[in-house]
Amino acid sequence: MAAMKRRVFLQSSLLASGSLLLTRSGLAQMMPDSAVPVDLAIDTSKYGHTILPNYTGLSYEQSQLGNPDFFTGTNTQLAGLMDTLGRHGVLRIGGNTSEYTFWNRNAKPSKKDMMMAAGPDKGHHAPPNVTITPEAVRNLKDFLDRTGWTLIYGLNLGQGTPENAADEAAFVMETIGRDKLAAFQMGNEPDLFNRNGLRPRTWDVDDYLADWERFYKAVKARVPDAPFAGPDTAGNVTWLMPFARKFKDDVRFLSSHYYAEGPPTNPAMTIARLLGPNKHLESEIATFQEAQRETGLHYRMTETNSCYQGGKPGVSDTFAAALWAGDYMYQLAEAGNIGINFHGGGYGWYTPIAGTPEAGFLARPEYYGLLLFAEAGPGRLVSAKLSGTEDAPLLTAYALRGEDGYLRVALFNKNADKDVVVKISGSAGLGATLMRLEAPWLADTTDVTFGGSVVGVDGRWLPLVEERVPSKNGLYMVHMRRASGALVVFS
Ligand code: BDP
Repeated sequence: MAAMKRRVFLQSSLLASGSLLLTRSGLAQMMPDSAVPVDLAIDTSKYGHTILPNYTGLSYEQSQLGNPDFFTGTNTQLAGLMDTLGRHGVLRIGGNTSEYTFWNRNAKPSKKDMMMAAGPDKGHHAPPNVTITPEAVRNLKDFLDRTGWTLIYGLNLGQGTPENAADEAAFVMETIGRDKLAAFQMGNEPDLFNRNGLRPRTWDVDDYLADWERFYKAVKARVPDAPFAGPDTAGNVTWLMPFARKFKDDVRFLSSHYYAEGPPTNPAMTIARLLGPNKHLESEIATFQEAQRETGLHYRMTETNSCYQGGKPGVSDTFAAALWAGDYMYQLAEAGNIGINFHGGGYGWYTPIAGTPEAGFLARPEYYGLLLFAEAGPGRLVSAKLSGTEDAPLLTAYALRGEDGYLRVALFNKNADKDVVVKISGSAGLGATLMRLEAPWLADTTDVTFGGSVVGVDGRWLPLVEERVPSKNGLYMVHMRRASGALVVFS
């Protein structure tokens, strides 16, 4: 873990606890007396769900495989940036373009797709057809070998044939290997097929289940130990249960998608809306919990991000997305979700990592929310209850007992106009330190830091500033500026 290797400046407790905070630039800022006091009670005897090492994931368009030089063993920057987010994450390949990509065992990469970096599909038109070649799959294997990550691979149910899906699955399985292949998925967001032209308007969930079964049988006949997940729906919660019931013995886990807002042209889609509670998410959570209870299957959010149709500038690419993403990861983990794949790629507005092998890669603001989650690490969630948040309702807190035994608390002050003082009780320990997730303002697109430092182009991140958290009568006091996050570690 980075904590062992790094050099940090421990700010004096006086500085951190008084009215003065040091910002990254060294400018002193006043912490207004109006900071809202809130209480956080940790109960280390009460455990919640476990966050596994493969919780974090990214998602890319299937069409990215048209360019075999994107996911390759030589793309060390992208591999490094991914590894910093988790030693054992999950790369999911799918998206709208998975119905427009065609596997061809005998094909060579097409010139038109070389150098292509696929951003998230915007869903306005049918994307161009792309060929997936053996070279792309072999290079993908080398790429995965550079990381500790596994793969979720989409097969074309929208326009493909069961025979071709079986041939593709056979090659992917043989090349990627059982250890690295988490699951195949068939059909991206099939609940939209009857609206996006891939199927007639009358096509319904029963028709989908029949199609899925046909493809499943064809793949299984060719690759008996092929692992599956599904239904990878867009979020029509009524499709999840029928799939879960029918295929509970055939899939390793259930999956669907969630976008916090959209479309981007709607002026109501804002940072403020992104950071507030979301009814649609609540209903998705309730459905996957029900499916989990009934079938015993776990659930993974295989594609997600802030705003569909490729994201919204001024929202998806800002520091607000970092606070949203970090908080959302814990919110889902607390609900029993086993993992999450943030969609992106190219220079998409919401992509956590932007770039191309030719131009290089960089961590976008949202990446930093995932970074805080990675630094907290896997472990078991511990009961953490906030009270007194009436004046700062968008403050969230999560506690976790790490695999190393340390207790960590992740805090997200999503209130745009309220500084807070979090008084933490029940965390008996010798001391606590914290690292801040900050940017000068919520809509900032370039100046995000965690632990006072930025992530390098190859994913290297060495925190510079760690503060000692002052305590008084067993209470640890964490001052947080409006719109900021923090990770507290108790030792
Ligand atoms: C999802 C699609 C993905 C898109 C994304 C979006 O699966 O391919 O890029 O929406 O609209 O529905 O941003």
